[in-house]
Amino acid sequence: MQVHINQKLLGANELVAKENRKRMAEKGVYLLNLMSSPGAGKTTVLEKTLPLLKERIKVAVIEGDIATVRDAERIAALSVPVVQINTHGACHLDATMIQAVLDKFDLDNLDLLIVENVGNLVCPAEFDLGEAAKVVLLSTTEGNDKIPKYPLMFHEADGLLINKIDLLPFTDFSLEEVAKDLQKINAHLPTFPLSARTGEGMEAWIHWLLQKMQEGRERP
Ligand SMILES: Nc1nc2c(ncn2[C@@H]2O[C@H](COP(=O)(O)OP(=O)(O)OP(=O)(O)O)[C@@H](O)[C@H]2O)c(=O)[nH]1
Ligand SMILES: [Mg+2]
Repeated sequence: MQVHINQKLLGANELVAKENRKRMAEKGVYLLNLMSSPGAGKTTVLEKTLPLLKERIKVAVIEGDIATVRDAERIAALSVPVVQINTHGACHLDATMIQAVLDKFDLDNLDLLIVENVGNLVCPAEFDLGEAAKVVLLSTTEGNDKIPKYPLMFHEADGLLINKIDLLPFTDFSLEEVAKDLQKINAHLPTFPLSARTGEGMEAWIHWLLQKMQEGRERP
């Protein structure tokens, strides 16, 4: 019975996600869904990424959190358009929440809309927002077991950021282990080790993102 209800809910989400995807394609906006566990560094990576992107394209952000507008305040401080969604307990954003805030952006003057999802490696993987790409962020302080333990998130991803590499010497995290685990789950997943603290690795990730956007324009 419960499974049945779940299926219906996900079905309704799929329909709205489809509408979002169509609208983004019509407007020429690339929608990116950024996901990770809490504290892995999504907002900090955005704080480092957005100033570099702003020099090249028009970008805006949707922040998803259970409560507070703290992350939106951090993005607004960079003079990037941002809307905060509070889910009031829900562990993920869904397509309807995204649809409800799209009109708050000047979509005709936008190239990229980044969604920072609620910090969680489970539920966000199950909800299509209508995005063009899913990027997962894993940090070196979380341990190497996260890829096999949360396989759906890493299976669905189009790109993987490994953040906090400045802390590698102080952890037992292994980039070789990541490569081995990905062989089983998502063998060709583009992976970008970086540090939002030092800025190391940022250019490679931004270059890849701009290329993905270009491919999206050529093959909508
Ligand atoms: N050493 C180090 N610390 C980092 C790095 N990136 C983020 N942090 C720190 O990690 C903590 C969490 O960063 P946030 O960017 O707020 O994490 P988040 O994923 O947005 O968290 P939620 O939105 O709560 O899910 C902060 O104290 C950051 O300063 C990094 O590359 N290196
Ligand atoms: Mg955040």
